Amino acid sequence: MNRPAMTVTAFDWVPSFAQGQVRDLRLRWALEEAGLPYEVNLLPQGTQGEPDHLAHQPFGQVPVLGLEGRTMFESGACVWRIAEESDALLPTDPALRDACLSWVFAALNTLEPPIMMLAMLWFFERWPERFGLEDREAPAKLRLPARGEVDKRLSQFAGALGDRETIVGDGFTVADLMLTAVLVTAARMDLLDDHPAVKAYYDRHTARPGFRKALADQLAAFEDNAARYQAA
Ligand SMILES: N[C@@H](CCC(=O)N[C@@H](CS)C(=O)NCC(=O)O)C(=O)O
Repeated sequence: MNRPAMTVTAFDWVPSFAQGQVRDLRLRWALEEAGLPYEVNLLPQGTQGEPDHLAHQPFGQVPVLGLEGRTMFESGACVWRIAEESDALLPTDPALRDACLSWVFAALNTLEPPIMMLAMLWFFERWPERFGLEDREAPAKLRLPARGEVDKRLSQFAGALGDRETIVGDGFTVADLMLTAVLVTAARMDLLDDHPAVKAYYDRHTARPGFRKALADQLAAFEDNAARYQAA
């Protein structure tokens, strides 16, 4: 019997600065790499705090993965679950699978936090009132030490990668997918420019057809729905 397609819940539109960075991209990319059929549920912007959505994502965020009559949240958990469904993203060797799990967590817990700290400073600087920020110079003062934290982790990642094209074993895995995915925001802020090996890694993996398709699909939905929000 054919299993029902998985579903990915994504926003129907976000402002331009966020386009291409919304985390449903990770699930779409994993599903493309895995060759699994899926459908996308577009959540109208502004409804993420409603009980219907909170029942599936308690923080009012996207993405949500639907599978086999239930849902999951947290992009890392969802991508890992997708990876388990296919040989395309997870090696069969237990040691390599364990290494993939470590690197997926490293992407989310070690690399992404300092990158997001810099992203948050960008928000604080642009919209101080929204965050109740009285010291308007604070984000600029914090940018240098925050950038240092990003540079430290990117250098360490480059050291671990060495001259290999993928971080675990000989082929592309879920570990490369998640590492590349968390680098999307870093690349948008030009943080990879001082890290040529990481930049090459990022460019190599974002050139994959699965990533290009996932990104194009996310952007197409935003374009389709833009008129509704821009007119508001
Ligand atoms: N840790 C969560 C973060 C999800 C997240 O930050 N989603 C953003 C879009 S990329 C969102 O829904 N933001 C709206 C909000 O936080 O209210 C995950 O990886 O799934």
